[in-house]
Amino acid sequence: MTTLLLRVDSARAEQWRQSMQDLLPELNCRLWTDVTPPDCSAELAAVWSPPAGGLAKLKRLKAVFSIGAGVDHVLKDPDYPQTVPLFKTIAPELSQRMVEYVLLHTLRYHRRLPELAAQQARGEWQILLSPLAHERTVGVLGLGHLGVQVAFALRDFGFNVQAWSRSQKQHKGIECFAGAQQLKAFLANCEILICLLPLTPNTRTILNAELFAALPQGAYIINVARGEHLVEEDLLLALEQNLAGATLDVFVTEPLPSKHPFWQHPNITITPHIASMIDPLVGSPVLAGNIRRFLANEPLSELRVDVHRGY
Ligand code: OXD
Repeated sequence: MTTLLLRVDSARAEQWRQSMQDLLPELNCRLWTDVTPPDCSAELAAVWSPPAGGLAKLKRLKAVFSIGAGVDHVLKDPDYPQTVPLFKTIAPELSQRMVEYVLLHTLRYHRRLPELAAQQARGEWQILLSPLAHERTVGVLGLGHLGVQVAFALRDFGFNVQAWSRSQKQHKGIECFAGAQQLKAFLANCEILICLLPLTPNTRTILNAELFAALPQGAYIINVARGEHLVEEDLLLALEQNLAGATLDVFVTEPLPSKHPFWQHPNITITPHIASMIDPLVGSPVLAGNIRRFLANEPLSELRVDVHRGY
């Protein structure tokens, strides 16, 4: 019997195992935890942030499934067995969560909710107007699967949407910029900037002082990609200069340490990496479907990751 190893967050490990076992009765679904070493005869692994060197011990491994749209948590392992195919997990029901999260926080900034909340705390009645959505420019950094869905949702809502990606893309109703040479031109009008880039050596620390300085006065940042995209000290300084606020769902260290200055910052909103969380209920049917397709030798090209490129 083929063994599927599951390396998932400890709080929901048994729930994941049980639902995957129910969906894939033909497989032997086993957990790999900090206290249960991996079954080295496993042919398949579905993982979130496996410990370095762990996957390399699985000598019969045929495929690895990232329990996430991102794969940096797998490829940060220098011993990742490069010849084993790696697949990401994407599906409309999973993008929906990201779209909801980004729309929520974009609208919050667009309709000036932080300023209204501050007025309420002061017991102050003062009308604060917002421009109409089409007069508001929202920028999306990254046009991968999630970036595209988010950009379309913002466009369809009526915002003036621009997007930036490494290579040139074209999407109806979205002004697309590409490459390092067009980054500044893209940033110049972004009143709300959303980071949805994959984490690679080229994008690590991209949210830095130079990028912030290129944004208009009063701009907002929403980072739903990875904590390592952001230079934390640069954000704190930029919030004293031209930035008005930031919403952060991801951090270099997760959980965010209790003494971290972001917690108490009046203009930073923190959420615990939940923007597009893949939970067992919604995620396991998607993952099980992908594993079945792999076992049936169906092409999974839209999910296959280029391990050298990193996405
Ligand atoms: C993901 C995530 O990569 O939730 O899907 O961060």
